[in-house]
Amino acid sequence: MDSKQYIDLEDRYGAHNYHPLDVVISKARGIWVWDVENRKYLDFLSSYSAVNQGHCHPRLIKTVRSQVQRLTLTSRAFRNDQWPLLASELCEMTGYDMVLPMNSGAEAVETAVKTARKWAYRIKKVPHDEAEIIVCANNFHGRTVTIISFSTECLYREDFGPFTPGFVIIPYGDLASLEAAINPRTAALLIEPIQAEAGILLPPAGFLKEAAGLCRRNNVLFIADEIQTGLGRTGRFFDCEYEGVRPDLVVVGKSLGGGFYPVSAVLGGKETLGLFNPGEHGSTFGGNPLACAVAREALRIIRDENMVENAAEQGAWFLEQLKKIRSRHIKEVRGRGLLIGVELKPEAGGARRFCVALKEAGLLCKETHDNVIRFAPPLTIRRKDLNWALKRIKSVFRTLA
Ligand code: IF1
Repeated sequence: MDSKQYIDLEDRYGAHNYHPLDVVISKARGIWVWDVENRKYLDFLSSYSAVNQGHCHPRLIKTVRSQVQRLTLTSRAFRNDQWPLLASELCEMTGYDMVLPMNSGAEAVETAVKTARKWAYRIKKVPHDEAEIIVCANNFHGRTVTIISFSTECLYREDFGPFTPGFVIIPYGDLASLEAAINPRTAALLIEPIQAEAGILLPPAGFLKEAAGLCRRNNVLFIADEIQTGLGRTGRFFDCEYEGVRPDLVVVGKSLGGGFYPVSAVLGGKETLGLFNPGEHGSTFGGNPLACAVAREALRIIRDENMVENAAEQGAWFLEQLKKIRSRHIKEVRGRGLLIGVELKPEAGGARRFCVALKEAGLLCKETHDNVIRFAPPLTIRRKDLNWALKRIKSVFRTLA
């Protein structure tokens, strides 16, 4: 079968909840992917930062090969020999006391919401069912009904009500609004250190630190959703480290599974995650031995291959090179580490057509929010590959001038 036949099948039988680029990938290794016609592309999206380690990492292939021969699933009704090791290694690595394992990012965000509410009722003594969680406009935390209940994107909300109450929305990066929103019923602030889906939006310098201080002074939990920004993507293990912020709860996912398996988790202290009693929360696959074996190796690879440092070094250089591109279409180039966005002016005709042209040039990128092209290659990328990409990006901006 050729690409068109695959596309026709997908469009005939698959629900149209995405508008993918017309590239049918059949093979991948590292930063490269190949389509069914064996055309080669550089993956500049990394499956939305879920393959920070690069595609089909040999060490993860080895780990999966070994674990699947031995044990894949026990449920948490029994114990297994991988979850305790992931739990201890994750806590050792991050300095948190405890961790609760889930599968998708949204499930981990839901877990953080439940943890914050439980803490509010049990510890802060907020009257039951009155806890409030502050979130930011243009947030993206997943697709469950509760999570879209606090989304400000009508595309994600329309037709999916009624919604879950208990969320207060403030402008992203606005300290005065945060202060005004905090009240005795406030359980937590849930925030992305960088709003990736919103278009790679960074908060004003110092905002995260000030917000964390405000939360601490008002007995409000600071919850960082590092599902996209974490695990080295922005040049630190957690993006919050840039401002020396230590969240009360950190939500991780995506590359925790190394691109092989959905693995997510919430990290926190005994004063929060220690509140759960048996049976109060869970998941069939949460903490399964295969997921844990994969996550343990995925974390080791990030460390052993210095991916955090590479993201910082290569990202800083690449951002500077992109800023030098002279194009009447470019409004702003922004980002941190290897999470970069090129915002186009409205008159540029939308980022999609640039992504199509980039695909033809051999670069797979994705637009976000109409006018932003997101550049997020695997954290293994080297300078020569970024140069390869830069040449093509420049030529596309010249061609589409
Ligand atoms: C889609 C982008 C969207 C996330 C943050 C939680 C989740 C995500 C900060 C939920 C997931 C994915 C979801 C995917 C496209 C992608 C995405 F931000 F990465 F670009 F949508 F906004 N917190 N982001 O980024 O994790 O349940 O998906 O494992 O839904 O279209 P998940």
